[in-house]
Amino acid sequence: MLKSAIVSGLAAAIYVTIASPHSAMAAPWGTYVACSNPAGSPGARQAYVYTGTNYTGNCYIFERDSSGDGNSWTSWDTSSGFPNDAIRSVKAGSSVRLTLFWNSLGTGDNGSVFVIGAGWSYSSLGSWNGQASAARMVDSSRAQNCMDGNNELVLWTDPSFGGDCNTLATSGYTPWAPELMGFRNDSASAVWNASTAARYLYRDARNANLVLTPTPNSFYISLNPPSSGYYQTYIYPNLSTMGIDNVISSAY
Ligand SMILES: [Ca+2]
Ligand SMILES: [Ca+2]
Repeated sequence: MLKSAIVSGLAAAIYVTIASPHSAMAAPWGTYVACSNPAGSPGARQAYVYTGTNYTGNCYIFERDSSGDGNSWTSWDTSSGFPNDAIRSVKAGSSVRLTLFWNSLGTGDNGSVFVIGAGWSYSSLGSWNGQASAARMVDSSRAQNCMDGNNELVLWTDPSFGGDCNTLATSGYTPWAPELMGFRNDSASAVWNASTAARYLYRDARNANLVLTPTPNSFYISLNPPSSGYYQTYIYPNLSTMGIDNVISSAY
């Protein structure tokens, strides 16, 4: 709850310790902890989020995991203890972007997202104050439009590679649910297999009911091939033409 009584004259921020319910799980589950210095600046791979505007209220640290799972991102949502409908100001570290989602990742939702660029701060989120229910932190070295896919499966919420997007590493974890993909349920409208491996999209959240195998049996388009070498680039710019628009719940 916003402590509306907090004004500039009462600058002492309230912060609490919250044990992460998923601290023992492998990334990409994120964890967050209370800020030790809410008035300070986040580390390069961190964001500070506050329940009050102007960096007041409870302050939590979101940090990119270093699990080595190959992913360029870390995500949080209400199923991993995200401070639901509470965030009102944000500071992003110098090497990460933070994308906020209105609903939890398991909720089918094609709506707009709120992106805080690397090194940016927002003293108020405006109409998003107290609304975000999930977040994804991406290394700012990665393209915001995900067109730099490299040995990854790339998903977009809009046809023709628009809207929100995320990249899924080829190995290292099993994204059996939307919250493990860092991508909203039932929202994928375009996909790119930017890897040499067969990748799979599923209608369900538990790898059942296969609906698409993005493998080299479809058309080939060369799109920003990685400079490090040759990758097969199999692109599906509009899943609706295949009858599977906004149904994907997991990918592998
Ligand atoms: Ca919400
Ligand atoms: Ca969509």
